[in-house]
Amino acid sequence: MDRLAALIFDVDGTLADTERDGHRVAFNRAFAEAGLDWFWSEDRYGRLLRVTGGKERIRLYLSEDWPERLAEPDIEDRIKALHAAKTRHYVAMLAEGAIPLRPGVRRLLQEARRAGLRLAIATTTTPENVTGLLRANLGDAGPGWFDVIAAGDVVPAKKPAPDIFDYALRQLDLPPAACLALEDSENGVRSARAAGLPVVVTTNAYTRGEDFTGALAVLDGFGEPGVPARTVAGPVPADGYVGLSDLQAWHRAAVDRP
Ligand code: XBP
Ligand code: MG
Repeated sequence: MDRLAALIFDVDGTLADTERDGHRVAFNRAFAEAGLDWFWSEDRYGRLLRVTGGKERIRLYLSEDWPERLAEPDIEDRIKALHAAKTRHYVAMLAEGAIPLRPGVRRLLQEARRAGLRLAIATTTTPENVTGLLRANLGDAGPGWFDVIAAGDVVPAKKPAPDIFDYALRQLDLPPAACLALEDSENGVRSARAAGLPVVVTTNAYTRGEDFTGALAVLDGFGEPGVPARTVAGPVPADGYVGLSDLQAWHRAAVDRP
């Protein structure tokens, strides 16, 4: 039996609700700054979220609304420049404190550290977005809480491919059965499961209703004392909110299963 040795967190939608009021706004600011009349509404952005990665999302949008532009010779450079501007806007929003962690995240990270578990990140987002979020919410030491920050283009294939979780596992030098992934989306669950990881899901407004087949548990959040987490599928947390002891018990049941 593998004891739980590390928690591997997704970022967008799991550590924080970053998409609607964070990434989406930053994309729209970058479009306006470039003189483009593109605008991603909340609904449209939700549909574009089916692909992970910001550059990949711009390409999807072009294929839907401006397919002829994808044939332009400098299009890849223009997408890269737009995306770099978007990252600049997003990091500035983080530094202003515009994006808090979801309820229970700080508590769980602290519990895991106290218990001697290792922490890692596996995300499709750009590395400076991760360090910016952690610094803004946990202080300058925040990024150092994580042994591994696996992010963005460090692997060629983004979620739902397993590559980013495989990369994080290699860096941790741990087998998948000694770890637990925390995710918010179907693409994230598919990615974690393809890497052989047990996974717990906390949904948000964009991912509610997605297919989380293969997850150990699906809840609407981690919750806090006095702020219960609602179980959508799988076990109910012992005290009404997700504690490290719940994650350890759910992990044990999953890896002990023949
Ligand atoms: C997150 C994403 C990211 C962000 C944008 O997916 O899809 O693409 O929306 O980040 P996950 P960048 O939560 O599964 O990691 O613009 O920096 O790519
Ligand atoms: Mg996510």
